Amino acid sequence: MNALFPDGFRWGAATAAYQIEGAAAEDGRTPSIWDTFSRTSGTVRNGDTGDIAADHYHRVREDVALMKELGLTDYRFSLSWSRVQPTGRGPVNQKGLDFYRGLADELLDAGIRPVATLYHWDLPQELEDAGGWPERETAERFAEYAGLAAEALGDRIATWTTLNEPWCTAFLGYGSGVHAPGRTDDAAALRAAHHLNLGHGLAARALRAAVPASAELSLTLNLHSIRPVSSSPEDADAARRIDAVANRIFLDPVFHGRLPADLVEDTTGITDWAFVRDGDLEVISTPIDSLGINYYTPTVVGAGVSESPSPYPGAPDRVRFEPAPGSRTAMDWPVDADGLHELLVRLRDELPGVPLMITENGAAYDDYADPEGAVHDPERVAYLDAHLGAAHRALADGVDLRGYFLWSLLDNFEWAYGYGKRFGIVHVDFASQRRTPKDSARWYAEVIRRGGLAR
Ligand code: IFM
Repeated sequence: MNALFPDGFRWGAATAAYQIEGAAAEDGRTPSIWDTFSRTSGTVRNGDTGDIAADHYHRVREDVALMKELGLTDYRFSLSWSRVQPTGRGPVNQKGLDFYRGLADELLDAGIRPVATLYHWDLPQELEDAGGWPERETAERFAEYAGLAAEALGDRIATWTTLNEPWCTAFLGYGSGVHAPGRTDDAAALRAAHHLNLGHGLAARALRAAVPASAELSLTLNLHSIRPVSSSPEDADAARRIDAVANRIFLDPVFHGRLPADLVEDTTGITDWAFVRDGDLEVISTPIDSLGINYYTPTVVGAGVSESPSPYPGAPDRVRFEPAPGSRTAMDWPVDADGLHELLVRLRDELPGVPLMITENGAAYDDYADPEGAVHDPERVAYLDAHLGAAHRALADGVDLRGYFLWSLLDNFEWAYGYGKRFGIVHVDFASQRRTPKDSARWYAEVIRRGGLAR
């Protein structure tokens, strides 16, 4: 019997501005931290940058036509802040807004719901020069930008997501430094996490004031599905520590209006959290309509010492990371669909009444076009089938799961890995910009058509 999903389930694919758009210096866009970072020697493999990427800025029509062919009901994309508001403060750039207006119109004409993320890691460089996310002002600027985007595009966007994966912004960007802006300062990373939360809350309020009541507000987190290596109290405590600094640092302020007490305790010696002001947690817990979850692989931990530099403040000398068993993707990430099911069931219990969306899930493999021009990617099909299967089991277990966005529509700029890692269900030949749907694209189109998995 097939594993069918409920009527109205949203079938999507996701992308992000810097990873696909290109046109980095066109029509008034100014540099973001990723333009600067990717130009810094030794930061991105091969010296790759997002200057051209998948040239989506010039190929919107072709790309939306592909989405229509696949039968997507929803498309999740992000706005480049420095394209919309070049200096990160003050007036908008009309041409930048026109681009997103045009994209939304193409989508609506194709019968696809536009799902817009305001921040997918590309802070305008001017705001980083003024201190970046560790500074409170960045949260205020973010709310201003959210209000401007909402006023201009509010009649066209079905779902607004404030932030994508603030954990990565805070801890990879300001902690371990493997992402832009490449800073390595644990205290700054924790300040950044709080100001990202605050920016989310302020932006949610600005959006609510400007968009139609029918628009949904959301936040996307890359929640960690954490497993202790054993049931020993020491390993359980290692798992608790990572849960605090990876999951509850966002979930507790946003959904419960509080900071996790154990996180504050674990990070004594790094910060006293004095940057959290009266009223902040109330703003951060402004109600939203759904939570987006990005899941790729589980996190297995035990008591011990982690490799350095660790992106988890307060954990390096207490927690070691172990590889999960199983096959690996080209990112060397273990494939483990049960981790997705575990996460969804946890959220069902911890956040009753909060609808969930899987806003990213997918895998990189070393795909290539064969002499006939076809791209066969059976491992990706197996990965997606297993994870959609886990999502289906979660629905049967009472999880209020509303949709699934596969990462990613197109091969793209995979941050510090450059163009070497291909996550797309559509192959992009970056020399010619030719798009070729992989076998997984055809498989996904069939899943959408059927409304679920063949079993
Ligand atoms: O490519 C990224 C995306 O930008 C954010 N989530 C994880 C993906 C794969 O690494």
